[in-house]
Amino acid sequence: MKITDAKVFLGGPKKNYVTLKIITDEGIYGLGDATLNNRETLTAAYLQDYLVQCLIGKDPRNSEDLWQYFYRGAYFRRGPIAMAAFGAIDMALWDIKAKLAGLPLYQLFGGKSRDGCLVYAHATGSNLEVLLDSIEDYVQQGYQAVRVQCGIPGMPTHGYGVSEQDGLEKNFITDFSGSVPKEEIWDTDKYIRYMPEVFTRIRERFGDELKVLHDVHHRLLPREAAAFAKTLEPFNLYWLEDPTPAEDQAALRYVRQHSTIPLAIGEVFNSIYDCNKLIEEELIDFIRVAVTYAGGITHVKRIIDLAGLHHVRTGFHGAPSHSPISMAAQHHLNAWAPNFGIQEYLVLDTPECAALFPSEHKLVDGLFYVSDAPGLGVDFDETEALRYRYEQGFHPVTRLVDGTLWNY
Ligand code: KDG
Ligand code: MG
Repeated sequence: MKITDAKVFLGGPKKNYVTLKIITDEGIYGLGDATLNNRETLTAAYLQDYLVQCLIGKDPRNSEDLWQYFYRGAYFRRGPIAMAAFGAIDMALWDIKAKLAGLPLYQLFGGKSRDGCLVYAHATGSNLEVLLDSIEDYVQQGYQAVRVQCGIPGMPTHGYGVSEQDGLEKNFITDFSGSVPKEEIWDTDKYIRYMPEVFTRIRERFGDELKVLHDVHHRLLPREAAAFAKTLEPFNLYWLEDPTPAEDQAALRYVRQHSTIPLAIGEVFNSIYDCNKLIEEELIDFIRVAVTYAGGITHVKRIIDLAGLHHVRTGFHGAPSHSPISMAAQHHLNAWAPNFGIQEYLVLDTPECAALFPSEHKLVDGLFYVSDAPGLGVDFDETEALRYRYEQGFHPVTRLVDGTLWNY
């Protein structure tokens, strides 16, 4: 069996998805997602200019050897662009392998450990009342877990995860309106003072059963994060995410020593070497890597296995930046992983998205069920793809009140 062609597509409904299609001489093809939010042309170019030609003529069943070829073969290793590019190749090869076997992908990992996998939605509000209504909306839809982000009174801009216009939560991360990023102002003291009130009101209204998550988005210093985590303990959060900048692994030790709040980190990690210490020293509770920019299924499966040895559960990244292809890869891993925790999930089932990426996967009452179609269970409609083209977008840039550049 041989790879005969590999095509890269860029574009999608309100998102610049980078989609890879690997075609074989037996007519079977595989799909991968190399979307790197707001840097999409780079992963597309990495694939097109450096990797695709190395695939032609190779046996697609040797996914491990091809992974090693691209990882060890690049002298300048790792980084989100390279890992996302060959992560997409890896996804496509697993897709082909499972289609060849005539099995849904999770069967190749060891079958299902559960039927429905818990997901969490994003509730957001420019103020607390709007946030409470947004949570109510998700609870009514059957969600059992919700991430909550709230506008802070007196904060000059809305803060991470809060849309400027209420109700637009699905797309606020990317701003398509200019040729440079917007700037936001962040006030740590106001944030730390206000958030306990937010969680008090959430527990009063929704009780103790609802799983409540919160994302700090790397904004706090280690000491601030440790003090904040202690303050939040009475609210029994499901997790506190990215309390400190992700590249400082020692910071998590400081937070851990001062609080028992569950910690989640890892959406910006792109290899096992970014998190092996955090896992082995049991400084975190959830690992949030993404199959997309952490090197595909082959590499993320290694991270899951290491995490399982240390009581760390999965909580994969699932922001709207991922296409339904990498989300499907994660859902198959979730169905299998003995140490599955939760999956971040933003509904992408607009008619446009469903037409571009047809699938039978489904969400019922806050649980995700993978379909039993062979492979990843997601297709890609090339004719639909012709409707879209690349549109430049940006994450905001964050400054402190005095103008100091801060972590987005
Ligand atoms: O591209 C960046 C987003 O994916 C990120 O800001 C989303 O923090 C995020 C989350 O938890 O989904
Ligand atoms: Mg996050």
